[in-house]
Amino acid sequence: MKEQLAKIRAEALAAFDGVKDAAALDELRVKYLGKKGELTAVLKQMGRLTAEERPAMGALANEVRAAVESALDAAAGKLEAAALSARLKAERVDVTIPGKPVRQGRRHPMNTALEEMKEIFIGMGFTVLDGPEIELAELNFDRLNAGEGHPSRDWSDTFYFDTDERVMLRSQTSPMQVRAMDSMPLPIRMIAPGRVYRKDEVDATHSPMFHQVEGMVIDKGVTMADLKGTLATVAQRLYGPDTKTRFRPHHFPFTEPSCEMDVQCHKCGGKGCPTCKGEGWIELLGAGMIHPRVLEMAGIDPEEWSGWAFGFGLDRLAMLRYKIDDVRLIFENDVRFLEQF
Ligand code: 2U9
Repeated sequence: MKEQLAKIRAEALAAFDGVKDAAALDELRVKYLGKKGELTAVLKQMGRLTAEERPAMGALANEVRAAVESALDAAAGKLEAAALSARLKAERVDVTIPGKPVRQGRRHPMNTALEEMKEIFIGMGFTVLDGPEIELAELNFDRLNAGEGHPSRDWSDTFYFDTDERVMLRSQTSPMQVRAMDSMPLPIRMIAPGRVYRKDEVDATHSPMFHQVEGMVIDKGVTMADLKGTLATVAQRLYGPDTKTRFRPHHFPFTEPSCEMDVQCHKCGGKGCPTCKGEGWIELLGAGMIHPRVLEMAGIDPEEWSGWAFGFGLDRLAMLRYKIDDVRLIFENDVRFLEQF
C-alpha cells in the first residue's frame, strides 16, 4: 500500500508537470483525485489494515493527497499564465502605427460674409437679433404696409402653410424689425440676419431659400442723410475706403422715400465691364425712410420719432465678393467648392 501511494504520487506529479491544456488537466484531476480515482481506490483498502498500521498509512495518504492537490494547483496556475500571455500577444495594440487623418473642415463662405457684416454693424452700435423662420403673415406683410391684395402676398411667391394661411415661411427678415419695435425700448439700432424663403424657380441666380441681412434705426431727428452716411460707410468697410456709392430712387411698401444703393464696380472703376454688365455700377441693397404708417402700426409716433431701414441679400453679396457664379454652389456644400475658401 505504501508503494502504491508512492507510485501514485510520482505518476501524478509527472503527469501534472507535462499537462498541455485545461481539458487534459481536468482529466488528470478525475483520474487521481476523483471519487473513482486512484487515490480513493487505495483509501478504500485502509479497512484491511490493522489498528497499528492505520494511523501511519492515513498520514501518508493525506500527505500524498496534499502533494497531488498542490501539483494540480501549480499546473492550473501555469496554464492560466500561459493563456494570458498568449492573449496579450494576440491582442497587442501597436501604438506606434500612424493615426488615420481627420479631415479638417473650414468656415462656409456665407458664414465668413455674415461674420464680417455683423462686425461692421456691431462696431456702429447695432444689436444683432435672431428670430423665427416660421412667421405670421401679419408680421411679414400687414405690419409692413403690404395689406390684403398686395402683389408680394401672392400664393405663387410665398410658402404659406396648407392648414393655416395666416402662417408662412418668412419671405424677408423684416418681421424682426416689427418684433423689435414691439418689444424694445426706443431708440433702436438693430440688424436681423437670417434665412428667408420665396417660391423662386431654381437657377444660377435663384434659390427658394436665401439669406438676408436687414436693419433698422429709429431715433429722434433721424434723416435720409444718416441712411446715406451709414450705408456708404458700410460699403467702404466691405470694399475699401475709396469705394464710391450712389443712391437711386425706388419703391417699397414699408419705406418712403425708398432707394437702392449701388457701388462703383471694383473691377473696371466705373467704365463698364462683364462683372457690372457694362453698367459701371453694381446694385448692393435697398433702403428707405420707415413709412410713417409702419411706425404708427407699432404704436410709435412718427411726429416724434423717425427711422430708416435697409435690406440686402447676403448670398448675392458673397457671390460678388468671392466671384461665385452660381448660387447653387453655396447650398450644395460640395467639399471641392468649400475647400477653396
Ligand atoms: C420695417 C421697416 C422697413 C427693410 C428694407 C429693403 C429696403 C430691400 C431687399 C433687397 C434685396 C431684400 O434680398 S432682397 O430681396 N430689401 O430692398 N428692405 S428697406 O425695410 C423695413 C423693414 C422693416 C419695420
